[in-house]
Amino acid sequence: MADNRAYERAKEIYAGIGVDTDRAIERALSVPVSIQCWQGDDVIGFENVGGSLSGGIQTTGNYPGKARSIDELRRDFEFVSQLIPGRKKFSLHAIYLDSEGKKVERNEITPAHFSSWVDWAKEQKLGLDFNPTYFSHPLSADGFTLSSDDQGKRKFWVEHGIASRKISEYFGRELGEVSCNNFWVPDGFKDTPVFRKRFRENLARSYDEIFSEKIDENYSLDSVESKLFGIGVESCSIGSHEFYMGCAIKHGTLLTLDTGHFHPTEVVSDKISSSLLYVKGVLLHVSRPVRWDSDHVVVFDDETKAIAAEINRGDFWDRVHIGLDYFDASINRLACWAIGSRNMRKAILGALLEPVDMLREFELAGDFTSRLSYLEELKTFPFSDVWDRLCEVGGVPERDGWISDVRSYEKDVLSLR
Ligand code: RNT
Ligand code: ZN
Repeated sequence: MADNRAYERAKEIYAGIGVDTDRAIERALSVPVSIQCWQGDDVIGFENVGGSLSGGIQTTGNYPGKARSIDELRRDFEFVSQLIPGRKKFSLHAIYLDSEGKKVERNEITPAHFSSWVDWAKEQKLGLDFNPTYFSHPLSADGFTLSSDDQGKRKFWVEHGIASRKISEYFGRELGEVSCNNFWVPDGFKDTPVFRKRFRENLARSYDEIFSEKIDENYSLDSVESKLFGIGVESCSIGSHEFYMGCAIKHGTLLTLDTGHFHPTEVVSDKISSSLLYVKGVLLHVSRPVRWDSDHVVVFDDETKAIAAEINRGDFWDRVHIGLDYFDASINRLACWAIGSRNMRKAILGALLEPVDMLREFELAGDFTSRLSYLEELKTFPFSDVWDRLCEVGGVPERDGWISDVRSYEKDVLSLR
């Protein structure tokens, strides 16, 4: 139980700067956070048993107990979602299809292969998001998919993209909550190319084909994700930032901003307000790059806080979709889910506890002294008492209470795998 006196005192302190903590908690709990299915099994999926990850992304570590079947992945997430407060979506990749053991080519996937996920999501009261999978496949082995100069290959991947849009639309229609369908391709060169133009033209043509049909935006929103480099794709990513900024504007899609996909001194928090001047919306892939796009577990760091603050300061809650994208195989995978998701929710709460109107007024009046004074003092306001209360209202363990739950599950379930 939260210490009520501590919360009441915190509430008074925040009221002193014009912030209503009860309202901030309620709003923070209502923001959907999309949690990546792929943290549960190291981005392997269920397309073929024993498949391996390719496309320049890597999970490192071999902590025991990863989910080996759809059923295990669902059980794991059901357990961990009780430790994560607030509204949640589950983000599925195409390779997590439920084909009942039958081989299905990626250009032949249909809503039927995901109907058991929809049933599960309904039962668990989760929204769903989708991602076509352009990696870990023989036809992506040479490093090219939608930008391939081999027309047969390119066609196969275009068909995969078209199929993915139907699945995402199906999610939205069935669940009554829009599904984001995120396109990321690993295409690029290890060494300096001489004809980048050609591959970028191929990629552009592929999206013209994929997005040629209209899809009901109440059900599905397409999004496109740029990248700087991948392992083995160091010299040139075909789908660069400029490529996708243009693509999102041209096709009216969302733009995915992954926190690991830019030069190390660039920050996504600074990109949101610019992007939203020109694109319909943004899908975030909140991650933690450590020296490279390493996809470490999201911690409660300055950039995660700044991203949430920026959404609130710009009143962008309706246009920014928050998703997580990290995969750590070196520690308990359920703990990874819990830590990163709880931290994202903390950052959302922190953002909603800012006296935004007052801070904006200081700034517009040129009073940067007050702006910095308040921003710094706010850092030691009693945030943790409000967070504990949010956990109580959200029906999840407070503070370190969840850690022993994960340990018990590890002993009772994961250690038997
Ligand atoms: C890769 C991209 C992409 C993937 C997921 C699994 O660098 O970030 O979003 O991480 O689709
Ligand atoms: Zn990503």
